[in-house]
Amino acid sequence: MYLNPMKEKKQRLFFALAPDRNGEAFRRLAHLSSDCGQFGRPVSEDNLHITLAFLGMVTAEQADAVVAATEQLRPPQAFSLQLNTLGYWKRSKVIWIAPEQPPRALLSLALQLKALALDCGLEQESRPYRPHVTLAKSVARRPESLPAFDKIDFHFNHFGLYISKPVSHNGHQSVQYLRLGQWPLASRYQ
Ligand code: 2AM
Repeated sequence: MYLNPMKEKKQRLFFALAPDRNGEAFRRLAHLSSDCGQFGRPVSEDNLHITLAFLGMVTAEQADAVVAATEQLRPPQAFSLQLNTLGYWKRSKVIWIAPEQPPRALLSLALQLKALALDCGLEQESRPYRPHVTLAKSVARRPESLPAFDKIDFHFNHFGLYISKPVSHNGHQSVQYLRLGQWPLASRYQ
């Protein structure tokens, strides 16, 4: 099902994997994010995700074209991954958790979506794709040590297209993600 609440103006769009919020794995991920918040600003539970492709500011017409193209996509099979590496990026000032060895299906899905975005006339970054979950933002300097954690496993059988909407929360600027569409990854038994 697809609902386009975009009206006229441009909105910031991205494709992402949303972790299953039910269960121990998500609880541990949310806990780790809140733990990493001591170094900057924790990412709220609602916003924890793996970006697949960032589309930037997109018009309603472009968003319709992206959705139409996604309907035609033949995505890879559902996959599992293990978040087992915690790190810090100085450039974006974030602490992240990532799979040390991303599954092939994840990398090919990200490549498909990047090609789709380019076909829709949306510029894409040339740097290599590094799948990760951002746990904390505005981390001014590299923490001397990062929290201890146990690796976390997730299974994904859908991917989604999201709008990132700026919101003001208690005087602080934040973002809220609204799902524009969701598509299944191919089932092993199809
Ligand atoms: P992240 O994946 O590191 O968390 C919405 O802005 C999402 O798209 C965020 O999750 C963000 O970072 C990701 N993203 C990737 N490239 C981006 C860019 N150039 N500008 C803003 N967000 C970007």
